[in-house]
Amino acid sequence: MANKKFIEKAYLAAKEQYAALGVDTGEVLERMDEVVISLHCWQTDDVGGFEKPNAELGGGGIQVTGNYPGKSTTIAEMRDDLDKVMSLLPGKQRLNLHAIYGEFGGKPVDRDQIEVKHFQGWINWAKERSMGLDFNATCFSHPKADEGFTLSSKNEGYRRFWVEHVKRCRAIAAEMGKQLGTPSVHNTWIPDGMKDTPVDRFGHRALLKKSLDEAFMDEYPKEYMKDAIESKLFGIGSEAFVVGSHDFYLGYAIKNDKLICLDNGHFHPTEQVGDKISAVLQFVDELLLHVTRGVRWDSDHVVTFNDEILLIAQEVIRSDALSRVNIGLDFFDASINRVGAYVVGTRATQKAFLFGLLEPRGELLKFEEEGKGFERLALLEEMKSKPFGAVWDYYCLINNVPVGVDYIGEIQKYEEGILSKR
Ligand code: RNT
Ligand code: ZN
Repeated sequence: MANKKFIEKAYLAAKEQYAALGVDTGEVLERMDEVVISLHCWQTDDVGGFEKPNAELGGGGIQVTGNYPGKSTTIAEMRDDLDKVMSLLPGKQRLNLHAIYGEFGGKPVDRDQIEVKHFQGWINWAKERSMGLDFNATCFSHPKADEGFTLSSKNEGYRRFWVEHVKRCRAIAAEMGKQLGTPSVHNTWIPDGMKDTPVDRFGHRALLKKSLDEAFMDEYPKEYMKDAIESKLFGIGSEAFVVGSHDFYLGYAIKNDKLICLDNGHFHPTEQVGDKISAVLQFVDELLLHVTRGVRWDSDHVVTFNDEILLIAQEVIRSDALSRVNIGLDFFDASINRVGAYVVGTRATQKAFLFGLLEPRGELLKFEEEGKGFERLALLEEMKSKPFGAVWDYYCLINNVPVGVDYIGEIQKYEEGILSKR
């Protein structure tokens, strides 16, 4: 068990070191309250959902590998897992639901039939925990998505079905925001695309535009809900063509005052999502992040504290844009303890933001503006070995959550007592 006195002592030493560089760690810890992470419910059950028992992720070029025991198979189990995860995280969280996670009472409710009543249980659950909810239309894992197209389908019946689904999801999101007093971000991602070279890119993109215009027709106050749209570069089975590309959605978002969602698994590996933040924020009010870790492709590995995530967090802080950036997670790993994976990935994201907040911005900016490139580089390098870990540990301590490696034991206990018995 971590020793409280030792953590406090280490923090005081760290505080002095940061203060010498003009960084007030006390202020930084307070600002961490603004770093609210939206937990993606789908890490608990491999994006299966509760439309039918033992549902599996199907289609859409997203894949989950692994069959580690303990996946949540009911809403009650999922809620237990989420409570466990949150008990091991400092700071505040929101919950991000997909439409397939409604309470359908064991009856088949198709996607064009879902209503607020299927999510009222979640709204109540969130209210009890003073949390906000975010929401997503589920335009995959469905027979009407099997041909590879949803909102951009040339099958008019299918296209209308998916438009109706998104419309309903937005209405549900608005009700979530209204009841909970915090706007719900509704994100639309579709799997539409082709494995091999298409000849009618234009036609499908025109259909997608038309469908979005229809689906977004109902307006809701921004205090209730906000729309985000998420692009992708390619998927398994949509290697040659993705209808909803970055160019498409960025254009749509700017023209129609929507949020753009940047999933860092959805770009060419040499592109930096961190670099995009200050670019798109010149033209859209807000953005949504899907923080993930792609390994060779959009593999949705558990987020770790790596350079990519760091740059994203640093750029949000450097742009002074915490209030304009909605932070969501998007990873799913079925090959290790899922609750543990959840905590590792969320903590890594929080650490990246803490690291970003601890940057001696004034000093760095001065060097940069004076053309002192060596000095800027040297200070950035030095920051990497400052006692950041001591500040992180202290942040966990004052939030009454396990410090350092202590959460590993907590998850092992949960696995022994709960997960392994499922
Ligand atoms: C897929 C997108 C999308 C999904 C979730 C489940 O490539 O990243 O955000 O992962 O909606
Ligand atoms: Zn995503």
